[in-house]
Amino acid sequence: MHPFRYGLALLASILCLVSWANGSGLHVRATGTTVRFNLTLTWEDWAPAGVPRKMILMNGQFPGPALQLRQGDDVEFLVLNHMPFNTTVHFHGIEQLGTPWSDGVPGLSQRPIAPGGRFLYKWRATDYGSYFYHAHNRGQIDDGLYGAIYIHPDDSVEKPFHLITNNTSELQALQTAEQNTKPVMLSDWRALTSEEVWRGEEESGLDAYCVNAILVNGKGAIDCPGQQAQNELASAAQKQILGNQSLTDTGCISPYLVSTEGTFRHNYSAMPPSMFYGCVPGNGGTARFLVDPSANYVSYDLISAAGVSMITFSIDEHPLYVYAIDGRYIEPTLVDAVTIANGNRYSVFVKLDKPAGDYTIRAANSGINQVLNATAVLSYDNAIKTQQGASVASIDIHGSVVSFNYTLLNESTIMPFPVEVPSQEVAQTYILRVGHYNASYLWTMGNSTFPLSLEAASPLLFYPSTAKPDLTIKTLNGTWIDLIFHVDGQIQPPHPVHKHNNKFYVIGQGNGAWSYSSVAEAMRYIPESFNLKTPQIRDTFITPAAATENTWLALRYQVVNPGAWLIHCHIQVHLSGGMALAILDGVDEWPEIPEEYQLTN
Ligand SMILES: *[C@@H]1O[C@H](CO)[C@@H](O)[C@H](O)[C@H]1NC(C)=O
Ligand SMILES: *[C@@H]1O[C@H](CO)[C@@H](O)[C@H](O)[C@H]1NC(C)=O
Ligand SMILES: *[C@@H]1O[C@H](CO)[C@@H](O)[C@H](O)[C@H]1NC(C)=O
Ligand SMILES: *[C@@H]1O[C@H](CO)[C@@H](O)[C@H](O)[C@H]1NC(C)=O
Ligand SMILES: *[C@@H]1O[C@H](CO)[C@@H](O)[C@H](O)[C@H]1NC(C)=O
Ligand SMILES: *[C@@H]1O[C@H](CO)[C@@H](O)[C@H](O)[C@H]1NC(C)=O
Ligand SMILES: *[C@@H]1O[C@H](CO)[C@@H](O)[C@H](O)[C@H]1NC(C)=O
Ligand SMILES: *[C@@H]1O[C@H](CO)[C@@H](O)[C@H](O)[C@H]1NC(C)=O
Ligand SMILES: *[C@@H]1O[C@H](CO)[C@@H](O)[C@H](O)[C@H]1NC(C)=O
Ligand SMILES: *[C@@H]1O[C@H](CO)[C@@H](O)[C@H](O)[C@H]1NC(C)=O
Ligand SMILES: *[C@@H]1O[C@H](CO)[C@@H](O)[C@H](O)[C@H]1NC(C)=O
Ligand SMILES: *[C@@H]1O[C@H](CO)[C@@H](O)[C@H](O)[C@H]1NC(C)=O
Ligand SMILES: [Cu+2]
Repeated sequence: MHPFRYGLALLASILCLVSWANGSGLHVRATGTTVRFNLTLTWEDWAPAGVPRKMILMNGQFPGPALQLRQGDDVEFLVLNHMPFNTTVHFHGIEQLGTPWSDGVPGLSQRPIAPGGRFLYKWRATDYGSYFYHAHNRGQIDDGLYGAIYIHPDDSVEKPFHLITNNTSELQALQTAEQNTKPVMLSDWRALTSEEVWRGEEESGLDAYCVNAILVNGKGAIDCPGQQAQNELASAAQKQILGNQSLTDTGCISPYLVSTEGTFRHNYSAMPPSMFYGCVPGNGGTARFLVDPSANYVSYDLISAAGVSMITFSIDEHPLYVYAIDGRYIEPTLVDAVTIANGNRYSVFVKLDKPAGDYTIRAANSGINQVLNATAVLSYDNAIKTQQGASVASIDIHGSVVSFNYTLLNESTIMPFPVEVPSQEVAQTYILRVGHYNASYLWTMGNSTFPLSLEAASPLLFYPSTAKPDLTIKTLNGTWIDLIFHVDGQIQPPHPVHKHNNKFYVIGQGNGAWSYSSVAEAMRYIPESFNLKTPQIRDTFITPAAATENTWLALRYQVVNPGAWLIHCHIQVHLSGGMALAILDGVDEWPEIPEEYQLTN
């Protein structure tokens, strides 16, 4: 049996999740295959880092079961909400071509799914590669609702693997590794539920920029070495911000610093335990990745479902060939570590040519917000281990390479495969301010803050005329749009901007104030800040971090799929705090809603 079909059949038999419309199609590929998938959501005690709290389980599991598809498949994804609160599920990076009602955003594409309710999401897997599904209602991604999606490329898609090797047996090994690619779900975890975090933010006025653990495939541990030991781990950059203050016992930058929380109203006595202070140790076990060295290579899809942490990933003594990002091939690049912003996916090959043994996998937070890391294990499936001693790390606890002998993926050197060029002409340019909005925990992406309460409002896809002008962009179908994110010069992390619907081109970025009316004008003064010839093609991309100076990011996209789409920061507390905008794409070609998706209330 074809290995992919075997994988699906196995998945189906283990999880009883997948049924085939075309039951005889196990090895014959028929276009229009429908893959059905049920996701039952429950709210249960779970302790992924050893400390129990209520979390969202999917079919009794955390993270959720992986969904495997082939490009061109039709998906019917039924969500059964057995939790005591509203929810929705979004398919991150999936373009929803012709199915804007299946994007899973309350207040934009649907009403929330009520307790006891269900919703059938139907969409086509038009693109190939690595994606994931996750909650899009309030802060529920931080309660654990996420799972991997992998879409096997159609045979017609050209692969860049000949840029790694021309040796036939090596090429075969790479193809096989890709066919058997496995998700590595990187995420973070708090002792507080997302609603407790939101209440804590409202009451204290503080931005909850720390967590309690990093998880690898849903497993992690919490070390509590004490405040003094934590403080000794602070990086040079952290020490500079801290001045005479200390890291907290959770490894968090002090919330008492004006540079991190601003000059807004704060009530420090309303900070809930563990939001910044109050480390509780725990151990939820270690994720182990068993590999067969006779396969020569293994492939992993590194997926960041983290709420705040910016995770740098490495495997001791095993360089990574990064070959796709956000579900698009790139010219493969050999590095020792990659930094993965919230919502991004990096697909990597790992050559299995080291002495048989166990090698530490490291997932370190590289943001200045917190010292925090997790480890997992890559284990050679050999009877006899020939490795001597502990494996050698290429990154430290801050995600920095430990010496010049090691390299971290440099985003500016990435070359898409194949290269695609955007239009040189655009119909509209939006300049969007990115920063705090009247409180440390409230944010803007434009002129106003996108209130969480709008999730319960009439969805804009059905009621486009109710869109609030200062929270909405409107475009005409077929046109090209520039979005310039202008980050206020005060300490701000990189904001991973995620656009729903189709991918965008990353055409420019820089430090300093954006004082131009368009990209064309800016290119007359700072042409070196732009790349219109080989831009990256992404669905999530970070704004440059800001310290004392403003920074900016320029994205360009073509409107091809009319509907109501969200664009937002993928740091969940920033999204809950309003760093979002609605985009009504193609208002001149507004979709007609099928009968089954008409609102009934
Ligand atoms: C999914 O759930 C529905 C509704 O409960 C049920 O009718 C259907 O058989 C389930 N499908 C699978 C594949 O489990
Ligand atoms: C759940 O969603 C409904 C809209 O479908 C909304 O009226 C209600 O306020 C929501 N409940 C909560 C607790 O947000
Ligand atoms: C493999 O061959 C192709 C075509 O000749 C060439 O472009 C490519 O650079 C070669 N790859 C390697 C790794 O040498
Ligand atoms: C191709 O690679 C295989 C496995 O790595 C190796 O055994 C073989 O010698 C290589 N062939 C050539 C022609 O280099
Ligand atoms: C820390 O430094 C600030 C000025 O940089 C000063 O106002 C404050 O008193 C100092 N705090 C302590 C505990 O030394
Ligand atoms: C600050 O928070 C505490 C604890 O929740 C509360 O008792 C107090 O009233 C709050 N103070 C102000 C000024 O809101
Ligand atoms: C963090 O990294 C250190 C140093 O490698 C390691 O000792 C520790 O176990 C890691 N912490 C976790 C929670 O994995
Ligand atoms: C870099 O690698 C070389 C060769 O393996 C080794 O001799 C040297 O000690 C390494 N340098 C550092 C700083 O690790
Ligand atoms: C990343 O690559 C760019 C372009 O080659 C280069 O200018 C820059 O210095 C590199 N950055 C780092 C940190 O090496
Ligand atoms: C937010 O602050 C701005 C000034 O920064 C002010 O103009 C505006 O009225 C404030 N909005 C709210 C809702 O408080
Ligand atoms: C923000 O306000 C400016 C000035 O009124 C306006 O030109 C722009 O379109 C607004 N942007 C958004 C996203 O509403
Ligand atoms: C929207 O524009 C795209 C690109 O020009 C086109 O492919 C698509 O058919 C248009 N959609 C509608 C509904 O007109
Ligand atoms: Cu953000």
